[in-house]
Amino acid sequence: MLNLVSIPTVIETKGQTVDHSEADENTGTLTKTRPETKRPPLYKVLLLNDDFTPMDFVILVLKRFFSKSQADSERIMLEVHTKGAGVAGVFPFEVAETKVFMVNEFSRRNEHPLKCIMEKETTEEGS
Ligand code: TYC
Repeated sequence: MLNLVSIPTVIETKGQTVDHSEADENTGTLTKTRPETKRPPLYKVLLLNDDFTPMDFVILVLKRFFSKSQADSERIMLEVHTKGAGVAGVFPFEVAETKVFMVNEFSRRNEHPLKCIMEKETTEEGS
């Protein structure tokens, strides 16, 4: 006997998912679809404070690797200096990974202990 199974049809319009699936009338098979609207995770790239890296070097890093203005670079550097850490930027995984590597290499080559790390950004749903 021909056994028909309904295939869910999901049409996405402007971020909203409309479910066009329904119970199969011939077999009684129920299909259920769920909206697949996940965004790719983002990662914060953080600079960590230390007692030895010159302030001007941190400002240079923020301008060179994160395209920050002089004013924003000074503000972020002072935030790191006073609070212990600060966000240099927020990026997709591979971009964040590359920034971390380049900043740490640049600091190491210039013999400064400045450390750059990345951290997954948490969303309201907690992912
Ligand atoms: N604390 C450093 C100093 O007083 C400056 C500094 C700022 C170092 C930010 C690292 O990520 C950093 N020279």
